[in-house]
Amino acid sequence: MRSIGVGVIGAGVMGAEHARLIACEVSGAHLAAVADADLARAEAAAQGGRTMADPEALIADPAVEAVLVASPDATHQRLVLAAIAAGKPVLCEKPLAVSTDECLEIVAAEARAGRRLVQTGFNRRFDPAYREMKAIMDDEALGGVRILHCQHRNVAAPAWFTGAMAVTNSLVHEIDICRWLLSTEYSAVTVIPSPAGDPVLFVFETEAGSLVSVEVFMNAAYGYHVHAEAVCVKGTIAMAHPAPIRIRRDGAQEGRFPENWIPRFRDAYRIQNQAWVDGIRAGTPPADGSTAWDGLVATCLADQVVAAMATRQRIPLTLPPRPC
Ligand code: ISE
Repeated sequence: MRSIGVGVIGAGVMGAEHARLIACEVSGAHLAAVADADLARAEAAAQGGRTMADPEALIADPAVEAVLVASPDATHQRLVLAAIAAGKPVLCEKPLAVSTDECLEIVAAEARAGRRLVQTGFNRRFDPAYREMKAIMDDEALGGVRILHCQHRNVAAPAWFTGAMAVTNSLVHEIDICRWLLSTEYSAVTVIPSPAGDPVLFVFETEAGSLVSVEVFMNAAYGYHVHAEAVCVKGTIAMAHPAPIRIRRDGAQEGRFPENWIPRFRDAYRIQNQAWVDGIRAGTPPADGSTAWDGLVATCLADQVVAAMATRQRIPLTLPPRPC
């Protein structure tokens, strides 16, 4: 089968990693071009390939058969709509768009196109640890999940981070992965910030009856650490310690944490991008990939959780009607 020409938009941390994955680690695809307003940055990411400043030109380029959007969040909707209009499959980094209305326009445009063109880049759905947890949960040998406990710790919030971004930028991953793991929707949320404001504890209730607790800590200092443990009727399913190596010395054992999410989720990004390319080649998008609707759900719920953070009240969570 022929190789798919992928154009990557955005050459920041994530765009550069996606360009590297497409060029070096994903089979059945090649890096056709990289677009970034900063051409030097595009060139650094392009692995010797073509670069351009204008993302719309990249989408229109005949050598680009599929588009990977990793530009700033506020540009996502415009670029995803342009890819749909060009009839090109698009993998968009989370969030799909910055408001529910913007996401609804994407869902409607994809429906008008008459085929699935959009995948939202919730990479954790392809992480081997989360996938194994889901397989064990779905097997039901341990009974239903009563509580899913999650920790999401970053070393330090970037200078440009706002309080709401702990939800829209970080918690949004748990919003997506936990409804996928539990095959349910959320019914309510309660938000309890620590006295210092960071970490924040979020408790979700789900339609299936399980609870989801998430600690988001933006300034955990010691390392990047994402963890989940499902407390089931007959046992628990917990991720192993995420440090890839152990050092033993002086009568003690030490594990090292990565500085950010890229080393922790490198396999997840590679498997996600490979599944996206395989889906394009086979004409069948990956079954577990996050759809445009899933992207809408995450953005829509994140907005409601931000509102709940301000009131500290338990609030019911709702979704707009799903277009047929
Ligand atoms: C970042 O944008 C990501 O997507 C990471 O996966 C997440 O862990 C981090 O908290 C976000 O800031």
